[in-house]
Amino acid sequence: MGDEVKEIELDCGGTKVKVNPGLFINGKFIASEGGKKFATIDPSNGKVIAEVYEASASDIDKAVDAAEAAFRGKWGSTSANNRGRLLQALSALLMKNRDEIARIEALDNGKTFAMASRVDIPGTADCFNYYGGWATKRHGKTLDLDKNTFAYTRHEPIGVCGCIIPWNFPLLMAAWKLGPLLACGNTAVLKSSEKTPLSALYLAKLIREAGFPPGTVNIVSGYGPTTGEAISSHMRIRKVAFTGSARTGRLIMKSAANSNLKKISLELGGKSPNIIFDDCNLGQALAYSIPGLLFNAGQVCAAGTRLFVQEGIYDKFVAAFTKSMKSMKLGNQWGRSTMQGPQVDKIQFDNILALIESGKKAGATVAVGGKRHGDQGYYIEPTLFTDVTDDMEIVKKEIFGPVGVVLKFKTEEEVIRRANDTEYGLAAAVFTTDVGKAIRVSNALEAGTVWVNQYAGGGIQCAFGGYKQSGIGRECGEYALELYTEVKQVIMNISKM
Ligand code: TXE
Repeated sequence: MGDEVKEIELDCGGTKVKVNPGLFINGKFIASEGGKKFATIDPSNGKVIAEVYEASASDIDKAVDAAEAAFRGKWGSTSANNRGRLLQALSALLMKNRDEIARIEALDNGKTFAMASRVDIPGTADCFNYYGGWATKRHGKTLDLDKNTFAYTRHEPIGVCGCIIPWNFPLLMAAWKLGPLLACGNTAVLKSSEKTPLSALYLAKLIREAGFPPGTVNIVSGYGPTTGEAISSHMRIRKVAFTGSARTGRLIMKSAANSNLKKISLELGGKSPNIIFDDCNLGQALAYSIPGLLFNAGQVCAAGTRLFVQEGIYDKFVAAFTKSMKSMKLGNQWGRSTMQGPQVDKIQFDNILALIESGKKAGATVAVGGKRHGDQGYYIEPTLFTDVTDDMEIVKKEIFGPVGVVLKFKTEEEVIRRANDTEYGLAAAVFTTDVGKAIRVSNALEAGTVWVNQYAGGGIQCAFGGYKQSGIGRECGEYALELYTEVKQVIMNISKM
């Protein structure tokens, strides 16, 4: 399969970190067919960080060959105990290399090093550790039918699974897919986002070091319409797990349908309501709602971007909220006191600014922010719109940046109706000190996650996914195992003939 390509050295905020730009196929980092490469940029200054190899459709064939061979061979005959051990070894390696991998994640994505180190890397390690535990706990059932017949079910792996991941939490999104699929005994071909290919390549190095048999996990870099499409339409990939936009989710569903009807799971966008009632604890509501909107520069699918605030507390809440937003310190990945980094790339930056302009044109008031920050890199001021109406584009569309809208409401019934008036259904939150109201509203909201008196949070053991156009299936927790399992029933006749 050709010689391994050489590692390159990256300058990550003054610290040198090595990563291999090759395609990780069958346990080796190789060049793409024809040697095609693409560049990834540092969003804090727009400069090229490095070039990585770009997988073509024939490279995906090679990756699938390797994944199939591992599935039928060494990985397929690895015991559940050993699968668990390997996942836990990978978790330990992530923590051992936490500093280096957090630096790469920060450099490529633009998030702060402090956050990558505190959130992304431990979260990724926790995920592999958790699913390592599940490897030995996936059981079928025995079903009694009558005196002479019974059935048993086997929870079998599906085979080669494709994973297509986004750029907002590159490592974490890789782990949310690889953790459960490996625990269940599948093999993988994973494509990172073209915006952030580097941390997945570092992860590949750790996967090899942990001792997974070659071909068990194959990791490639590339663009969506080419590399991604080659995965979603591949005839020997039996499942594809995707996180990204609803638009791309549709394309993946179509390709799956038009090829081999592969199983799909989709985690798509959101426009999540954050409901603040008059009787909330104001300090608590503010403490969670600010990061609920601005965490990761607003590049979070579950971000609380539609703030519904009850009329009695509205003025006080908006005044305090805008004051906090103004105090956000923007800066590059490496500043110790930086709270918000740049948006991931120029495409996202331009889209967000265009949506901000659409809000201004529609007559909404910019309570804070509303423009680019500085004159280099892709920074956007934390922005809040007031005087908005439910039909405005900024209220309907996912902006995926540090931009929120505030909507005033009077009654519980009204806010439930307006909060649910969206094609999305990923997350929601309710702030109130009335426990009955908290439960009534949570039950009525059409969302896969509802937080009460907090925004965001929950562990790897919780189920994550969306209602309506926010997705299909649930990632994390025990629920994710179902995405990577075929259930076989064996019906036994034990009668004497
Ligand atoms: O997403 P894409 P983009 C939303 C968010 C954001 C918007 C656009 O609103 O502003 O999507 O971001 C691969 N076949 N989210 O353009 O295109 C692509 O290469 C197969 C929400 O980055 O969905 C990448 O690996 N694959 C979100 C992945 O899909 C294709 C996270 C995501 O890219 C493909 C990210 C194709 N035809 C963005 N086209 C969340 N839910 O967290 C693209 N891809």
